[in-house]
Amino acid sequence: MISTALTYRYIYISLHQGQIRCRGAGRIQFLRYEDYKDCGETNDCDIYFKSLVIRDGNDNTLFKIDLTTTTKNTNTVNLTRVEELRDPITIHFPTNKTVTISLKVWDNDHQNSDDFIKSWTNVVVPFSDLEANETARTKISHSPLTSENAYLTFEYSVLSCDDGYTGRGCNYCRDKVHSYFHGSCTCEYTNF
Ligand SMILES: [Ca+2]
Ligand SMILES: [Ca+2]
Ligand SMILES: [Ca+2]
Repeated sequence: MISTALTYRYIYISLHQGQIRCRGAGRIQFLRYEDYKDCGETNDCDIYFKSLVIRDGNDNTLFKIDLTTTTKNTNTVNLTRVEELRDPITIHFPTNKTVTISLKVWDNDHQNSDDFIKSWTNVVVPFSDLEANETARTKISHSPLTSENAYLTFEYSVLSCDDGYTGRGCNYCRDKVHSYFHGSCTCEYTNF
């Protein structure tokens, strides 16, 4: 028969090894893409993304779109009207909260081959800054020192935290978890 002391010790080791994860569900809604690049002879920017990927910090793909519908002749794209991005994207963010967006932007040119415009790599979505049920909006600049700068605007929300965790970015133990250890919380090993 396993003693109570041994049982607590086992739980402690499990937490130390990170088997209880501090995760949550989040949502990303892309709102707007602005690009001030000259797109060629007629300066018609006909923008599409090929591709758009959301990854975690271990390079696992959480969400991916291979190709979005082309937007005709505009430098400002309302992404909520692009079919593939119209609906909010729900993901499960990992224990360390690292979630990044990468996208490649192209211009359709009809008469000749399409032009690669620019790429965004590993734009961080700061879920850890939010309380559960909180939403924030951010507008990120691509290369502010050039005249061909671009901006990506999106909203992100924390929808819910896993059982046993709560608070800002799902970072904190609930009292229920604390009580397993007679008041001494060991969940700090899985906090970030
Ligand atoms: Ca072009
Ligand atoms: Ca074009
Ligand atoms: Ca071209």
